[in-house]
Amino acid sequence: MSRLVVVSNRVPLPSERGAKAGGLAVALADALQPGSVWFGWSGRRSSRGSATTHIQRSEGITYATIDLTEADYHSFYVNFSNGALWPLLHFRLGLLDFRSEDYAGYRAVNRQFAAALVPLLRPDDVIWVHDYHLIPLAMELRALGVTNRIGFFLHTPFVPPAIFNAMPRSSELLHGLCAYDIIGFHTRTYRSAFLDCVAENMGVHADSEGRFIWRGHHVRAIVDPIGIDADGFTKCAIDAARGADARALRDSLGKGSLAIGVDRLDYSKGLINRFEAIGRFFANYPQHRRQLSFLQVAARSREEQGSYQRLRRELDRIVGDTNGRYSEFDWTPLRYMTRAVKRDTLAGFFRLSRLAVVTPLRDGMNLVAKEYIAAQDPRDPGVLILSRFAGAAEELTEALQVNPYDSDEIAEAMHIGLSMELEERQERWRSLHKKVSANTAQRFCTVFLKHLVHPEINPERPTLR
Ligand code: GDG
Repeated sequence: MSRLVVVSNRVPLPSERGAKAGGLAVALADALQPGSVWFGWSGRRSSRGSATTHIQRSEGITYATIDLTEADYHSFYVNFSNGALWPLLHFRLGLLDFRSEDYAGYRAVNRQFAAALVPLLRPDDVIWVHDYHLIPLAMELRALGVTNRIGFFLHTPFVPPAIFNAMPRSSELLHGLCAYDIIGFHTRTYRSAFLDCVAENMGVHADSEGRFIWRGHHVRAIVDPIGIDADGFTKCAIDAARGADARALRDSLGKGSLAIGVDRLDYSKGLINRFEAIGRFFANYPQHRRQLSFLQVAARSREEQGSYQRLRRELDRIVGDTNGRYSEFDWTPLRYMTRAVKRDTLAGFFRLSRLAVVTPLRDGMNLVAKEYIAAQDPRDPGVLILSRFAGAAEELTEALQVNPYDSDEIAEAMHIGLSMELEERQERWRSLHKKVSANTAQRFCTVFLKHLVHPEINPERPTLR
C-alpha cells in the first residue's frame, strides 16, 4: 500500500481551520486518510526560511511545513506566481509582470520545497502536487533522485500557445510540467491547450488519451473536473437557512428577493463587468427596482499587488455610483462586503437567493456555481447565471450561460432568471443537480489517484493508506 503525500503552496494547518475553509482542504478531505502527509508553506515569513521543517499531526495526518524568507515570499509568491503566472493563465497578458529575478526566486523556492520534502519521502509514496506555484517541483525532485510517481493538478485554466509563449522561459515551464507522470486539468479545452503547447514548443504529439513520451519519460495529461461534497453542502444550506444570519438577511429584504455573487476579490472574477451589468439591469428593467437586492461577498485577496488595489478602488467607485443612482431611502440595490463570511452562513444565503450571478472572465472551474446548485430547495430552486468562460460551463450546460464581458446580456439573463416559471427552474435545476452530485470532490480524487497509482491496470479504486 502506498502513502499519499499532498503538496501545495499553502498548507491549511488544522490549528488554523475556521472561518475560511480552504477549497483544497475540502476537496481533498476524502483522499487524506490517516497516514497521509501534507507538505508545503506554513504561511509564515521568517529569517530562517526553509531551514526547518515543522511537523504537526492531527487525526493521523502529518502536516509538514516550511517558512519562507521575506525576499522569497515576494519573488516566488507575490511577484512570479501571482503577478506573472496567474494573469498569464487567465489570458491577461496586459497584467503579466515578468522579472527575471522573480523567476529565479520561483525556481529557488521550488528547489527548497524539493530539498525539504525528500527526507520525508518513502520509496513507494505517491506524490500529488497542486497548482501553478509548484510547476517545477517534480523536475527538482527528479534532480534529487526521486523516482516515485508524481502527479500535478492545475486549478487554473491553461492557455493556447499564442498566449503561453508570451511568458519568458515558457518552454522551461513546460519542461517542468513534463517531469510529472500525470498532469490533471479541469476541462478538455485546457488539456488541449497544454498539448498544443507541447506539440508547438517541443515537437511532441500526444495520442488521443493524452499520453506522450518526452526524453524517455512517459507523461499523461488527463481531464478531471473538480467537484464539491454536494450532499454535505446541501445539509449545511438547509440548516443555515434556518439560522439567525439567514433570518436577518431575509427580514432585511422585506417582500423583495435576493441575487447573490460570492468570489475572491480578483480581476479574473469579472466583478467590474458584473457591477456594470447590475446598473444596466436596473436601468433596462425598472420593474425590478425595489424588488431585487444584489448581495456581493468579495473577500479581499492578494492585497500586496497593485492590480488588486486598483481593482478594489474601481469596485468601490462603481458600487457608490450604482447605489447613488438607484437607491431609495429604504432600498439599496447593491450590497457589497469585502470581508469573508462563514461557510455555513454562505450556504444559507445561497438557499435564500433567487439568482446566483457567477460571471468570471476566466476561471479554472468555479466551485461557487456548484455550491449554489447544491444549496437550492428542489421545490423552489433559484437560477444560476454562469459565464461561458468558467470551467464549470463545460458541465453545467443548463445554467443561463452568458458572455461575462457583455453587461447587457448579463442584465437580460437576470431578468429572464427572475421571470422564469417554476417548472422550467425545476427542470434546469434537476439536470444541474444530477451533475453536481455525480461529479463530487471524492470522485475528483479517486479518478486522479487511480491514474497516478496504478497507471497500467487502472483498478476501480487506488490502494492508498
Ligand atoms: C481556484 C480556481 C477552481 C468564497 N468567498 C468566501 C468563501 N469562498 C469559497 C467559495 C468556494 C471557494 O471559496 C472559492 O472557490 P472558486 O472555485 O470559486 O475560486 P478560487 O478561489 O479562485 O479557486 C477555481 C478552484 O481553485 C478549485 O480547483 O474552481 O477556478 O481559481 O468554495 O464558497 N468561503 C468562505 N467565506 C467567503 O467569504 N467561508
